[in-house]
Amino acid sequence: EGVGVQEYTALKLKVKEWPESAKKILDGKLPEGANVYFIPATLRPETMYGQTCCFVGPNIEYGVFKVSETEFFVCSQRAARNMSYQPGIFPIWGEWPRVASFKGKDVIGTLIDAPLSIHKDGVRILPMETVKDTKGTAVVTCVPSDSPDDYATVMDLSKKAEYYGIKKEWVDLEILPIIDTPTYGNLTAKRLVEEMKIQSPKDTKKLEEAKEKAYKEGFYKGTIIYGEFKGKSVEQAKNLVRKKLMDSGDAFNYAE
Ligand code: A2H
Repeated sequence: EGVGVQEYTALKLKVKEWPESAKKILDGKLPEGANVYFIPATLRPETMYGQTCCFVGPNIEYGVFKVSETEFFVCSQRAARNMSYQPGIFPIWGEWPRVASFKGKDVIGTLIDAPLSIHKDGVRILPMETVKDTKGTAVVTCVPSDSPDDYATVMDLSKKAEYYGIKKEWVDLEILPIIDTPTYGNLTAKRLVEEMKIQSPKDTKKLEEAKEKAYKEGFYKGTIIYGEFKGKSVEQAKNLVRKKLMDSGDAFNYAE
């Protein structure tokens, strides 16, 4: 981080149903039949089989940006601007037309399709306090099997569903084992969060350490145990799954 370019896979999570709070804000701002997508930026495309929800920062401001007559993207203003200077995303270089905006908290509970996820009925938009507006798209897809941040957040949301104003069943989706590692087994994030006694998503120092450990072990020693690339190393599968998602039109390249 800091130097060089970070290459993300930007995923297109299509909205299936908005909550009432979002419908009010969007009323009259989108054409009939418009497809709207939340756009999480991820460094781990090979884990997308295990998506259980998608996070937004409750107090972050998001825009709905028009990319064609029928397609609209939800992300931070900062990310939309960056995208407009990258090829093949917006039609006019340097323009990122915003048709609506809202805070993350306005769209909690939105039902979306998560490409490749085993949860075929869709997953929900949920709040994550630690999402940064200054990185990626400010939308983060949740893979609790392999991301300690995601696992810690999901545990917290599940424990305090009422406090967060969400339904417990939106959080408690099956956590799929995707990657097997010699040191942490096949649910690396869960194992690390438990072993390191990480109590909450605000344990940022420990989470930083857990992330580092999970990443090194997964990337260099992990084997894929789910899906069509089963048996391949994480290093190989990363590019294969990324290509598959781009070829099917479910993802595109985003750099910053
Ligand atoms: B990763 P880097 Cl399975 N705020 O995707 C907070 N976190 C963000 C973010 C933001 N604005 N934008 C992206 N991220 C997360 C999957 C994943 C990720 C797994 C394991 C580790 C992991 C599923 N969540 O990241 O600082 C996204 O979560 C560990 C670092 O740009 C993205 O990839 O290096 C990663 O952080 C990008 O972090």
